Amino acid sequence: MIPTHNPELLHELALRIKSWGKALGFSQVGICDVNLSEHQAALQSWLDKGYHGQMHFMERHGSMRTQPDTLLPGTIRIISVSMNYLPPEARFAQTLSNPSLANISRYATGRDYHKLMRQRLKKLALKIEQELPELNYRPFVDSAPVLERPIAVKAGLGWVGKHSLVLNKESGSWFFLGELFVNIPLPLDQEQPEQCGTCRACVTSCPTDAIVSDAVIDARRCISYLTIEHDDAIPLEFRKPMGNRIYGCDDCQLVCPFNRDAPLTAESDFHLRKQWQNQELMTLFLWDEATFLKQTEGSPIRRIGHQRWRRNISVALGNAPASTRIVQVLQEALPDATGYLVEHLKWAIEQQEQAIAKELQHNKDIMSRGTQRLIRIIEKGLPRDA
Ligand code: B12
Ligand code: SF4
Ligand code: SF4
Repeated sequence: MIPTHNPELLHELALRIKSWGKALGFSQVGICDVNLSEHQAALQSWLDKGYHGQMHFMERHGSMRTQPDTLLPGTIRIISVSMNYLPPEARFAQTLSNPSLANISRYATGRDYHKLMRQRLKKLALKIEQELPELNYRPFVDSAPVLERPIAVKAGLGWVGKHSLVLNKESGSWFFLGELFVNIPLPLDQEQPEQCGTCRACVTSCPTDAIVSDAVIDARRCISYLTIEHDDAIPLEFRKPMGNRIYGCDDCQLVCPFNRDAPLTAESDFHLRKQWQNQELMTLFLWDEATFLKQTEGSPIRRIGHQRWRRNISVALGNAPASTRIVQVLQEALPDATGYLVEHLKWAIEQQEQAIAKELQHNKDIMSRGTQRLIRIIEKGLPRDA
């Protein structure tokens, strides 16, 4: 048993926790205290501005987010971990440049991370418990009122980028965060300096101007929120900019210089599932509810349900290249559609009809230019040797 008042032994234990964590597949492991009070004002102002949209879970639990010891009484340290998720097959965002294909955010093309990471955190806790039976702990992964990013920053895992995500020089930002709340006075890690400098690539490349100031996202404008969390009609102004992004959005991370040589995930569970590989929007739209549920087993995508899934794909089909087949499929879906889906289908049909009309006009213009040329040649008279 390790006496919790012995700094040397605690230092050694912290080193062992970090090496166990790495062996369990975490890319980084850091330790911080539970004082997050400096974030209360920023969090409250974010909520007051309504930036959370329909995510009412963000309003609940009062100041619990900034007082971790109210979530698990006796907590004095947080072990913050990250796990890289960049799948090898998604090196290039090919699907973004092909508007007939579905673009799905990289964090969601493999198995759901919540359970996997919580199980690993539990294994880490059991290792610590073997040395310290008086350990009291609780693992969290995006599942409770926990300010995961400020905790990760405090524990030295990286800095908050202008896109509001945590990033660092080794991994970029393609990682998930998780925490183990503990009651051991482990030594604290140092914060990393902020290194975005003058770069603003994420801010200027956001398709919907959702990064309203440095590190502040108006979720109501963010495609990730609109396609995953928002359970209503997608406001018209965001439909065109959504392009073919049908679940989540990676744009602010794709342009980040620190992601250029980001390491790939070591977890085969996060590899791209074949049903998402260069998948046609039309194929995904035609999945009935049973197929959707079957194909999204163990995937984070399942959570949005068939209605939101079809709503998102309708928008993408509205943005797809002109096609009479798309119009036909969307029209066939109308009689069975309910709620906000009806209006999205109609919007997509209208977009397609406009695109088809534009294409026809274009072809007509080309033809009439050809005809006019022919008339001019005839009027001038054909060359003698013709
Ligand atoms: C709500 C939420 C969202 C919302 C809102 C996003 C947001 N920026 O808040 C939506 C649905 C839009 C979203 C989208 C995504 N999310 Co999200 N999300 C969360 C969740 C559940 C809560 C975040 C939160 O507390 N927001 C409230 C705001 C106010 O908090 P905050 O941004 O952390 O701000 C604090 C500090 O940064 C600081 N602060 C605020 N402003 C400023 C300004 C300055 C100058 C400074 C210094 C500090 C500072 O004070 C704030 C209050 O404490 C977390 C999980 C969790 N429990 O933490 C995952 C989480 C943040 N999401 C994650 C991911 C992966 C994503 C997406 C990439 C998914 C995708 N590809 O579609 C996108 C990225 C969009 C983006 N650019 O943020 C990961 C991020 C991992 C990482 N590397 O940072 C998390 C941690 C989940 C996880 N367990 O891994 N998400
Ligand atoms: S996830 Fe997409 S929409 Fe949201 S802030 Fe980043 S670039 Fe903008
Ligand atoms: S794109 Fe630039 S500003 Fe945005 S997080 Fe990366 S380094 Fe920072």
